[in-house]
Amino acid sequence: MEWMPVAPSTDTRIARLIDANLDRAREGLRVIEDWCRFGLDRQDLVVPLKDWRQQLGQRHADCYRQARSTATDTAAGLSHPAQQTRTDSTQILKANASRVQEALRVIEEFARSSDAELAQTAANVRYALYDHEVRILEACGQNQRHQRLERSRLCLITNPDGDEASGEMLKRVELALRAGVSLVQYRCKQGADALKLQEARQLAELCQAHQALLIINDRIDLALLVDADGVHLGQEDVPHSEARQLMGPDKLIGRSTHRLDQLLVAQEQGADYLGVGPVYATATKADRKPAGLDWVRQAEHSATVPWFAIGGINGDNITEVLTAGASRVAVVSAIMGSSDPAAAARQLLTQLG
Ligand code: TZP
Ligand code: MG
Repeated sequence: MEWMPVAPSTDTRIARLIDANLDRAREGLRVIEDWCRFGLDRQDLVVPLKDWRQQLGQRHADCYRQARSTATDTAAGLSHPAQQTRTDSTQILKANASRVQEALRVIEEFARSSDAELAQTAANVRYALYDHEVRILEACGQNQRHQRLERSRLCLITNPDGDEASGEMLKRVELALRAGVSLVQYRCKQGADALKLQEARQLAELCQAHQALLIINDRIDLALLVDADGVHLGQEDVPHSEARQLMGPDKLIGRSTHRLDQLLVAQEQGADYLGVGPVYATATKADRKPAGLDWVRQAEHSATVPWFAIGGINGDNITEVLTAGASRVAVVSAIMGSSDPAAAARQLLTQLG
């Protein structure tokens, strides 16, 4: 039988269908809204969601509610197996955004001739939600990386001189990852770009397998090519805003700092984390005078983002670095130069608590 447009009150089947889908859309919006509010702490993302929920609520007329009858809805309460296995917040958000979009599409189709204003509201919200979902997912990516960064107290930096075979470097990094290192920085100042790209790619795979973050020193191009989690820049490298423009909104940008004014500028410009050093004299950066523990104490007083003390730090001196106020350290030789990288990593992680 051909379906004829009818007023909502005269066809209870359509009224029930609209009622169910308005509930679905509003519930889904609420799920997304609450994660933006409590999970991401992003009021700017909450505002439009609340507004759409209210717009739909205003159009949820009594004639739709009165048609409701869950007792005779044979599909009520059925859940999809995927609902039981959804644990990650990004999956929950994606699933709920799809649910809202589907429900709005159903409303649009069935309300078009009987309730044009509701159909139009559903269409407007559906289109706006497509863009909003992209912004929310970006915020989730950013948030996850920041949380993982916050949890990482030890940063392993790979050898800078490249005089060691790639295989050996990767083997040591893997041992450290197995020992619990969750943040790796690829730093390679010499050699051919093709080799650097290959090493960075292999490190990206390794880090992904161990759920560790990978940061690339200096090279935004390599960081983007291997889809690393971020880039680490020195005082002479590109300014923050240009780096952000290239890296996109959700990747990490770190900055080396050697004095208080540099730390304050890096923070002000939006660095996600800082390097603070060199604390001790180090062969890895022989050209730079050590700034000592006073610099660590100053950083402890002024830093508002995560920061890593760096430069000559090892199992023997880490305690005084921590006593001076650091809670994170970055090392090259203490792990990469050790005869037992796994044991060295484990010892440092234990000392960091
Ligand atoms: N930046 C300041 S000190 C340093 C860098 C990259 C080198 C750290 O290497 P090591 O071997 O841990 O002293
Ligand atoms: Mg640099």
